[in-house]
Amino acid sequence: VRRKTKILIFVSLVWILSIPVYLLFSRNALGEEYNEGLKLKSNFSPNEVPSMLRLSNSEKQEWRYFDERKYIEEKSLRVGEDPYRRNKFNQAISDSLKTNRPIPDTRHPACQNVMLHDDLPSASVIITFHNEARSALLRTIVSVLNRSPEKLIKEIILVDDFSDDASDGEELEKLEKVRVLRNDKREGLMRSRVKGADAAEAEILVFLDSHCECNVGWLEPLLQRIVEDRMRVVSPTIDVIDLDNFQYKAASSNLKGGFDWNLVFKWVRLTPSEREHRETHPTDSIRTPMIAGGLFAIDRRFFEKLGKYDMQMNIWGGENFEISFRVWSCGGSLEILPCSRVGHVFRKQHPYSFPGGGGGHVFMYNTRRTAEVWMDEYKTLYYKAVPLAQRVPIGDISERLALRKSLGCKPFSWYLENIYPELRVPSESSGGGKSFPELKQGSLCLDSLGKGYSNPIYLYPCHGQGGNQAWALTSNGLLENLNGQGCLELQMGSTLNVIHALCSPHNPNQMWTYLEKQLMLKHQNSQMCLDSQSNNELLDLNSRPVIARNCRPDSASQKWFLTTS
Ligand code: LR7
Ligand code: MN
Repeated sequence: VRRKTKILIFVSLVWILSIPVYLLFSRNALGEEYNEGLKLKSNFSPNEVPSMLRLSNSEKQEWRYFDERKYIEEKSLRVGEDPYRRNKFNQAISDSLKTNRPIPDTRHPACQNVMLHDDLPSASVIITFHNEARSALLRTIVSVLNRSPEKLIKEIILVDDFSDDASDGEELEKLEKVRVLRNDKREGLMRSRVKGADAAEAEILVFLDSHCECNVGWLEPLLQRIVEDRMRVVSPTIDVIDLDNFQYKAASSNLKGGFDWNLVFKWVRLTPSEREHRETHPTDSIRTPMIAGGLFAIDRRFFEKLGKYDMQMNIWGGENFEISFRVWSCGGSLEILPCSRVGHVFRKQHPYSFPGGGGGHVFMYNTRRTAEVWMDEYKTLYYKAVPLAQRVPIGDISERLALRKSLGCKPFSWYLENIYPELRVPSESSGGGKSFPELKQGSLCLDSLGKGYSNPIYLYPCHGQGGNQAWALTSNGLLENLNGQGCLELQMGSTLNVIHALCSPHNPNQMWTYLEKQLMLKHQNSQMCLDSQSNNELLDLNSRPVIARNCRPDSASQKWFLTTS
């Protein structure tokens, strides 16, 4: 009998002990679905632990978990509240999804065979946020913890950029590996990221936006490329999380980061020779002139040596140009890795305020600081594309100029010739009024007035400077703004508004035909014509949206001159 009891005790001991081992190894077996729950730090006293706490069989070793649902539901939408109001993405859908939901592995199959070093250094992940939806923020954190090898994540540093509710961040302090820093006033993403970087302890910094989902194997390629060369700054391929339904979609790997002279970031197609190389080497990194800015990894000491960020930049925008010009011209390199995938919720509008002058103003302020410090004589091309910027005061840039000098960085012409030769540099002679294509009606021009996507389009006196008035008909029928502000799209609702929207070459609502004889622009899908309505002289200039109407060849408000550059 005693022997039987011994065996029984032995068997049950083995069984109990095997549970943690099973949990450890079940990760792969369970794949995406794995998330036993977010573990709490051990130093939280039990009365701070929320209701969902779980205890293991033995008394000593307790597993305690964070109550994710409670955290999210404390900030649920109210009955009847517009789900886009707070975040400019669909919060109802975001809140309804599991924090560890499965997402498709969007990597090229060959990525699985890439050899990885087995002694990669660990990373500090830095996420800054201002009033982020709790579900989106938590899903970002869970995806980092679940889809990274445990030992490669030293810590996740959340920098709360003075969100209205301090508990959004504070409650997450309880999570294993998570540290929370909070600004006592709104600083913007640049100073917030530097605050996070200054507190970081790992060798490598990884920056993420607060509404991301890291995909399987996302981290290792980033670390590997940096270990091989500490002056590389590497970005994952940024997949798309749909702002309406949160579907996770693969992004094309045939794109890199670029821009026009208005200094607005845009994705550009790889050159034919780069595409050819990718066909035979689908896992190779892609050199990019510019990074989108939010999602990248960099060696901590290199980040410091290179001057972190411009601490006088505010809120949002322009810092990705500054760091990209700086990295390339001061000895480093930028690349996008096709085998590292992270999803990001792309929005059409900012959900937050811009203290200090509004979004356009702050963006021009930051961008102008970049242009004045890094672009030498080429800055005049920026001012030509965005004339308003010249009137924005930029403060003191002497520190950044001194930095550029002390680092011995190459001139901007070197960057243009060697890193972004595809960018067309307008020649001196074409500087006169006619260098940009326009859509004219008398002395008025089609003008976005700098309003973002989804806004109507207007008529405004022609200024010949391009920018918001640089519209051209592409060979596939899009009316595209040459400064990356999108394409004209007819909204097929009750009123036939014409808005500018993200260009999508196969969207029938963005296809137009120019009837050269009649000088009319016909919308292919609806057979309606672009109409300025401008005969309504009672309306103020900036409130004369252009619409579509039944085509009437005798109507002056439907006559358009398409000038070319
Ligand atoms: O005042 C602020 N304080 C903040 O902490 C304003 C914003 N933020 C946070 C915000 O919560 C978010 O986590 O900063 C992050 C970026 O702001 P978003 O998500 O509102 O802007 P975005 O997605 O348009 O940002 C892109 O461009 C920015 C330019 O300043 C930054 O470089 C972002 O990091 C960048 N995001 C990406 O690169 C992801 C891919 C998008 C593309 C292309
Ligand atoms: Mn973002």
